[in-house]
Amino acid sequence: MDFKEKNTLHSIPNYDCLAKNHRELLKRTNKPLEYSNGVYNRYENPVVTAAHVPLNWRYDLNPKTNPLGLERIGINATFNPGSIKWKGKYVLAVRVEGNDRKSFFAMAESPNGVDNFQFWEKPIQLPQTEVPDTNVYDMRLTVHEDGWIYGIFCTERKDMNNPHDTTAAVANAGIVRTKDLLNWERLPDLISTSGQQRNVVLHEEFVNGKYALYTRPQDGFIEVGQGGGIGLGYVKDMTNPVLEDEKIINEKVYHTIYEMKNGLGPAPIKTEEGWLHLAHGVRNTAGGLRYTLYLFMTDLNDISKVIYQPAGYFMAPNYEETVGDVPNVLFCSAWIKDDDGKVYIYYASSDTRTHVAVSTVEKLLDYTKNTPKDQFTSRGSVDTIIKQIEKNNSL
Ligand code: M1P
Repeated sequence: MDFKEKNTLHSIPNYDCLAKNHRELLKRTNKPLEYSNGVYNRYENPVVTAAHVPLNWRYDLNPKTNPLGLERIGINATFNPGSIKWKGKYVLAVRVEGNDRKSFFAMAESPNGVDNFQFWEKPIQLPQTEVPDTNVYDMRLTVHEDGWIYGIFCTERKDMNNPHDTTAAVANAGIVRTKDLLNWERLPDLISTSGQQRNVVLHEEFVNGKYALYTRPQDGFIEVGQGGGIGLGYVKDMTNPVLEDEKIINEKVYHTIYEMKNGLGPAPIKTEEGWLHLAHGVRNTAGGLRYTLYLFMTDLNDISKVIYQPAGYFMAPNYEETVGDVPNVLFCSAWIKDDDGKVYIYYASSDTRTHVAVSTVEKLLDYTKNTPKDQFTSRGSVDTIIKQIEKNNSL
């Protein structure tokens, strides 16, 4: 008897209907939206939602202990995943958030990258350090040339220096590694001189024999304060991860989409022309923070040197994506490059659900190299448009 049959036999009221809807959701095909700016294609349906989470994580399926068939453990959101192509499947390490506000990681896989995502049997039981994580989120996966797959995530704990402020928290980078995505070894949290760290991402290659980590130093939990910008630092030994020589390589700048803070998304993609980076930029508005995504490239031989950075955002929330738990947010910590050059960008909207947009390395490089740079003034933007008009007029 397999697991499904067992559950059906002992099913709670309404289970068959729930199971049918769930099966249909998991099997639903996805197609690209008709409109595209040429750079990428959004897809019609989100790829992983709270409703994708298996029923047996949420329901007590024993009619004796759940005679009314009520959901026992609610799931609030599935977002900000890490990603890896694994045994021919597109695998996401999804941030699953329960109704209790706690996030955890669970793997979901798809045969084609755009639909049919299905969670693995159980969520990851993350090993703990001496000081347990209160909350964990936003794991970036990196297949490192040392032979390990690393997961670097944000670990959040109560700020003990502010015992009376129940919202005061400290964020740092937690580190795990695995060879099979099933057994995870917990390493010590990142040791850095910055007060807090979030959005820490491991570069896939050694740099001068050291591990290179992209960071986002910050003074406070929400505000980056005097810190901020995307940093780059080096670690000699991941089992004693002391960050050295941390320097900001991509600053936040006044009156841009990354005016207030920014952070790296997934580990960069290596191309013949440089390392392609996807990041998020944040600005403040009367309606709260607005998170959009942008691209930039760094030099193949000097990963601290930004060689191209288009003006403005690459992707911003569309109307539907602006709605959710934390409105007006696009966040991306996952992308997968296939051997044919296709790139699957797994982004989340408004801290609620995960979507896919598909592009190619060729298009992303063209976008990043040939979209005009920011001139940082309105007049500069007009001059850029005039140049394009005149170029077109001369055709
Ligand atoms: O709510 C938006 C995002 O806020 C944080 O990102 P950052 O540290 O860059 O501001 C994170 O909590 C992230 O998970 C969340 O999506």
